[in-house]
Amino acid sequence: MTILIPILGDQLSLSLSALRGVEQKRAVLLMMEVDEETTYVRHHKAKIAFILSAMRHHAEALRTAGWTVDYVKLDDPDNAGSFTGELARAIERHHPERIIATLPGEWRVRAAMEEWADRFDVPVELREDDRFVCTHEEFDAWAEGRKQLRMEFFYREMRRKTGLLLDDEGKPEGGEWNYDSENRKPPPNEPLLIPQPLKFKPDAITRAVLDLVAKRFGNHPGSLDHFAFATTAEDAARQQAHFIRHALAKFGDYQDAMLTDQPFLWHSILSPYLNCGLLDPLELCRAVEKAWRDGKAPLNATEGFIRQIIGWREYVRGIYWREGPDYAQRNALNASRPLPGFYYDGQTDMHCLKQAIGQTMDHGYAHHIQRLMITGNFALIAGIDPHAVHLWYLEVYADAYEWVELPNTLGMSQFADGGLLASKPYASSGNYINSMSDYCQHCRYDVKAKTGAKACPFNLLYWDFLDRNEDVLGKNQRLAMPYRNWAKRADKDKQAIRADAERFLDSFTR
Ligand code: FAD
Ligand code: DLZ
Ligand code: SF4
Repeated sequence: MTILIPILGDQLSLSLSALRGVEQKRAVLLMMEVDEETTYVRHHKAKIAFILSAMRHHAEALRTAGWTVDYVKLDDPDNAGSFTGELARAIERHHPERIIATLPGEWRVRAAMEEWADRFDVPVELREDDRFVCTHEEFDAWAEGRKQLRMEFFYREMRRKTGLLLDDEGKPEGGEWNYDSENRKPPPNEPLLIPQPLKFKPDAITRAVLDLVAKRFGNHPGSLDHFAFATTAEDAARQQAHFIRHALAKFGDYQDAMLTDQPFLWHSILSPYLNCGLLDPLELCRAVEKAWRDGKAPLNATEGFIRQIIGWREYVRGIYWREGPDYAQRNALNASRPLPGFYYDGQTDMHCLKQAIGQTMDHGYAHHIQRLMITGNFALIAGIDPHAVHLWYLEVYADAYEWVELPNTLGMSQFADGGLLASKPYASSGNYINSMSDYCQHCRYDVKAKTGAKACPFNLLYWDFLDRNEDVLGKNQRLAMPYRNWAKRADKDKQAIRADAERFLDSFTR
């Protein structure tokens, strides 16, 4: 009798929990390209192409490893269009005695999966996804009773759990848990030394998928012209090794830097592979730690990188599942403006936004500070509806799945959870962008001007944002200084800022 094992597009790991302990000759693995997943938001074309191609390659890898795979393509004329519809068809084909699945990365899909047992009258075993360092129980135990869920303390627990960067006595290597103070250097003046990620030439499988996506998803955002993602575990491992060899050493120094026409800098470009299962986060961290132990990377870079993975990545996942499906509806600042059209075509005179959005549409990629301090910061201080902002991030990044995207967007970047995730909003004027990038040197706006037609819109909107939200944010201790500065401004200055900000906002929302 057959065991049917559905494998989703972000479960592309040979060691997936659903496969564990199952006899290969009794199992049929079901992989499904379905419209519901390709269109539940208007995903970037390159994101769809990446996932479908990685799925098709993974099916081959599973077959090579001895599994039987039943693979349903998107253009199969009988395709039912959803996981549940395809499971129904597969049950007709294989008459399984039971179904085993690994839990998905999204409340939406989890709700559908939890109905399968009743709907199909076949026993369904849903297994934890254990490709993470922290279990839900461990996260809840850590979070329980705490007033604030600060990442830094959670991260120390994960260091202790994994033993990463600990000495023989269990103390942090170098004496500190966190070396972030060494990690905020402005961009370097050495563009020729900037490493570039590997580019993977599309093979026949990827080319077929690119054709399919071009035909079927022409109205989705983004371009396929620059498609260069790895689509196999072997190629993803090559990018991992390439990053460790060529970029890790300066990852820390330039983590927050931004430069015109340099989309990648010293970042790893590994999130798409980690999130769909082609790479294992702990193996990556161990390889990075080894580079430090071998003297090939400094501690500030190594610790900073490992913190992103066992700290931030695990922490946002914990928040997503702990806060529940309603988290997506929060809107602590009652922001309601629609998302500006230029978030899709980059047609704006604000050079920083043009750069961040342009590379996003080209590559399905922007690094963290671009997401947080350019597109995120702008949406926050312009008062854009956080749900619309969330949908945009979910659409346009090749690494975006709700468990990781939503807390980053709604919580960290838009402060829509009222401060659960961030102790103060990540709002800034043009000053911060000017100090961390060369963007302002190429912009028609003047980053030093505070009001008037040439004033950097971030300057206007920053103060207008604080002013508009004083009832919610005015008591935040971490904002005491800017509110004091605002209070000291002459009424006529305040009025000028309010009027200029309103004029600017109306210029793209009317
Ligand atoms: P690097 O800079 O090389 O960092 C290494 C790894 O650390 C990343 O690959 C990623 O796995 C992990 N990481 C770093 N920061 C975070 C973080 N805040 N949360 C989770 N993991 C982190 N990351 C996603 O993977 N998917 C998303 O949908 C996503 N949406 C985001 C939305 C917003 C508004 C913001 C501010 C951040 C978002 N991030 C998201 C986090 C971060 O921006 C990306 O993980 C990172 O830019 C991926 O590029 P990289 O692989 O080159 O990362
Ligand atoms: C994102 C995505 C896309 C675009 N397409 C598919 C698909 O056709 N088949 C599939 O199995 N998974 C796809 N995915 C990933 C799923 O949306 C993801 O597995 C769920 O959101 C659960 O995290
Ligand atoms: Fe962005 Fe303002 Fe600098 Fe222009 S001047 S790049 S809008 S921060």
